[in-house]
Amino acid sequence: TLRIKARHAELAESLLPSGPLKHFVDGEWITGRGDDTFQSIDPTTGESLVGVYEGTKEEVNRAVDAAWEAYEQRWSETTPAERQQLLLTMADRLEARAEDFALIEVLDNGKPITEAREDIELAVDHFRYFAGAARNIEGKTVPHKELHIQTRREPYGVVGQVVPWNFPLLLATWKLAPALAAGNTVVLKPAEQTPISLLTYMREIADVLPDGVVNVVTGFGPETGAPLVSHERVPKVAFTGSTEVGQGVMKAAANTISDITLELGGKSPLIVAPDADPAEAADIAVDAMFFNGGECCSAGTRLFIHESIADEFVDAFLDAVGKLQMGDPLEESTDIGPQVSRAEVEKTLHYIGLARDSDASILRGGGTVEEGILAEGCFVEPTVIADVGADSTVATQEIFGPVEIMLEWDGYDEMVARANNVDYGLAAGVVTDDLSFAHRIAEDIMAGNIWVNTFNRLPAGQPFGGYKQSGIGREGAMETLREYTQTKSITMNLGDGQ
Ligand code: TXE
Repeated sequence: TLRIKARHAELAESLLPSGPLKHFVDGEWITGRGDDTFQSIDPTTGESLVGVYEGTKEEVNRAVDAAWEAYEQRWSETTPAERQQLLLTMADRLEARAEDFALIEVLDNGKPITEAREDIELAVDHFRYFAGAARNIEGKTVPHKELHIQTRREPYGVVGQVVPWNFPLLLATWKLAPALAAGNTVVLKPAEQTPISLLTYMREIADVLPDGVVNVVTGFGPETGAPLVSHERVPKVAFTGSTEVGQGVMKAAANTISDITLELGGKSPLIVAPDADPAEAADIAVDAMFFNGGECCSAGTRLFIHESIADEFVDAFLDAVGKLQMGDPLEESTDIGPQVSRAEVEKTLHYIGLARDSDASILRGGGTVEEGILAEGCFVEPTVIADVGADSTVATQEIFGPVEIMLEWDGYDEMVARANNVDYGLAAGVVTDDLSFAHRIAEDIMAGNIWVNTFNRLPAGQPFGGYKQSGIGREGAMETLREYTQTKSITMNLGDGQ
């Protein structure tokens, strides 16, 4: 423990600014009126990394005012080419310090360094993608006999964004890049568990960003997030987080008829076809479930295995799960780091407890690490549960930890009905070499993303978002520009031509 603690403390000392970290509003670092701060914790060691100021309604109001002023004074006059150039510079600045940002994510979130590097690489690519997209915002003309009808896509003005802790900088990028490309200014609240990477990034780009164009207010959900999403001068809100809070965001938006993009929870199925190679399917299933320690909204948490290959597959799968290395996320060989917080550990253990009480079989894992060097961190063993009812709580609700539910199937229609029988519809996967089978699944599963012989792939340009209670709207793609613009129709009377 001491070795890991010393290594994390040393890295924090060299990478993080000394705290408490301030809000970034109107191009300045402000403490706001309140002196209250909270600690951002390293979930590997349980130690505090740095203090962060706790935002209130007052700082949110200041940020919204600054964002409107920036929009009206400067930003609404920018050309797509100027916004493209800024987004390219934002990408370059991130890329130039990519390894530092990956290390900050490891410290603050606990994700393995190999996965943190992928986050940053993807974030860089999203800035570049939306830099290009900024040049692709176009209206159309509508044919009519006497009228000349033309449409324009116009920004909302100020956008409010709230992001979670599972991919801190990447999810902030998913929101910032399209909002800026479309010509909006932004007020963004990062998650209280993981504010450090975004605040550090703001330092990195402060000199190229016009004041007030991006404002970051840190703090907790009810005190900082709620005043932002319910603000009467914020006509567009984008939120990623729990379905429960998403429902509150939607209700708040109703008061001001604000537009919303919501990316919420999931309980995604991965279907293993009878023709699948068990070892290959096991590798895909392990990645689908245990990537980012299961803290991934699209995680393949319900594994539907065809009866005919169940024995072989389960052996291969348990074998692959057994090989996952849990440990210090700074180690290159680590596959599973800690969960983000104690609260998330408790939530995961609660669900495992429900499965135990219902006589389910816990085939692997099932607990925290009680002894040794990981005991002080937020570690939960990779867990595999079988023999649970398809309608049971653990098989239908989002656990958001490293817990796989194994289900078998035989008849196609019944399997599809079970796979669709949850409130969520974020993603699904299928492992098969049978093209017709893959197509049938892709059509029949009600989800926003279907992966065939792969999982959790989120390259820029692939629209991402949910069916049913998994959300509204799509992120990461050209159509996301629609989320951040509104249509204006301009209709001219051409008269009779006299
Ligand atoms: O989420 P919250 P939590 C799910 C996952 C997880 C559970 C709880 O199942 O176990 O949610 O996580 C801000 N108004 N997901 O409690 O509370 C909050 O400060 C405005 C899935 O962390 O939804 C943070 O910035 N904002 C998900 C963000 O919302 C509010 C990722 C998310 O926090 C607010 C995260 C309020 N009233 C959790 N209350 C995914 N889809 O990937 C909180 N927030």
